[in-house]
Amino acid sequence: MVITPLSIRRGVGGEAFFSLFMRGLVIKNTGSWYTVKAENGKNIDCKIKGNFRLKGIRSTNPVAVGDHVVITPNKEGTAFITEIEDRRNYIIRKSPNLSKQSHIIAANIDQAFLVVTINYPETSTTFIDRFLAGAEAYRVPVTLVFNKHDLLSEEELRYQHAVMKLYETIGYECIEVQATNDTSNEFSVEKLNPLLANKITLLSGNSGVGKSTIINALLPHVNLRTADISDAHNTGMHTTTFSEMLELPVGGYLIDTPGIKGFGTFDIEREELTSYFREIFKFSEHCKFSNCTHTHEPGCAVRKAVEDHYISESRYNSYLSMLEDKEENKYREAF
Ligand SMILES: Nc1nc2c(ncn2[C@@H]2O[C@H](COP(=O)(O)OP(=O)(O)OP(=O)(O)O)[C@@H](O)[C@H]2O)c(=O)[nH]1
Ligand SMILES: [Mg+2]
Ligand SMILES: [Zn+2]
Repeated sequence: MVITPLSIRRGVGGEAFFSLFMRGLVIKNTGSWYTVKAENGKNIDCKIKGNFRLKGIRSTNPVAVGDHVVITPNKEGTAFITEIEDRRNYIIRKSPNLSKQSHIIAANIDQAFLVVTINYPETSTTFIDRFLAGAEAYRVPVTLVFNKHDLLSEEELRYQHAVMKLYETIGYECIEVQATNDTSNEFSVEKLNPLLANKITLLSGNSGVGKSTIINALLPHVNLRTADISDAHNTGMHTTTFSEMLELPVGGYLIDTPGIKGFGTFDIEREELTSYFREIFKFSEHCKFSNCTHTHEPGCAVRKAVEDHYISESRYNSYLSMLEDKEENKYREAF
């Protein structure tokens, strides 16, 4: 991704030319202002100087948290962002009202924690699988964090353990926590600290699963707004409205995303979709046809593996539903 500043205007007398340039990391985005942690360790409020144009995507915010930028401090103690370095990756969300516009949620992330709840609200396996497939496409490692352990009945816990087993077998790390209770029990969110240390981690998951609550438990001084479940249908409401990276005591940053549904927009070929489902990919090597879609073809090793219970039906159904979206060209709207 290349971002080119169209114009770096200079003040009368050309101050920009003489001012100091510093590198920094964007840690907060409130819409019009950005907070940049400069290389001198100070947090500086910044605005964008000139117009930034992004190749390929039209975005409501050209700069996002996680961006490495060059800033030019001015007399007032604030600064202008004059350059953005190339991104390793970024996550965007389509604006619901402005067509073709998207919002960059975060850039340069090292890993994602997908917070899921078996109940209150229920996270579907389809949602988990779509998120995991997107993360595979972006090569972002994912840990599944099963929250609200304290609320689950024995039966729900048994189901949770079966779901964990499924994803662990595929190769995803799973952790059970409860964010609201005290830190002294075995499900304390402090278990997450060793995995978070010195990394930029995106915290994702449906609204109401407890992302902000987890952050508050890890960073008591932050005190993000959390919401009570908004109605009887166990659906939460979006209470987080801007992006921020929160510095962790163990080093690294956490990004609380405002109701982000997944990674995108990504255009993938049918053959590629297979490779974003790790276990399906493994079996697909034995399919008779190399371009097998695992739907109707003879000699399909994937469908055989589903029949023999080596591949779970829920995963296979998620694969099929993504394939269907692809065929109906729904992909771009899906995120
Ligand atoms: N019992 C219980 N309640 C929890 C737990 N974690 C979060 N909650 C509650 O669940 C509700 C939603 O939590 P939030 O942290 O606001 O959820 P969120 O994921 O940040 O939601 P959005 O910001 O809307 O995306 C709040 O009322 C929390 O107190 C938990 O482990 N156990
Ligand atoms: Mg929140
Ligand atoms: Zn096949």
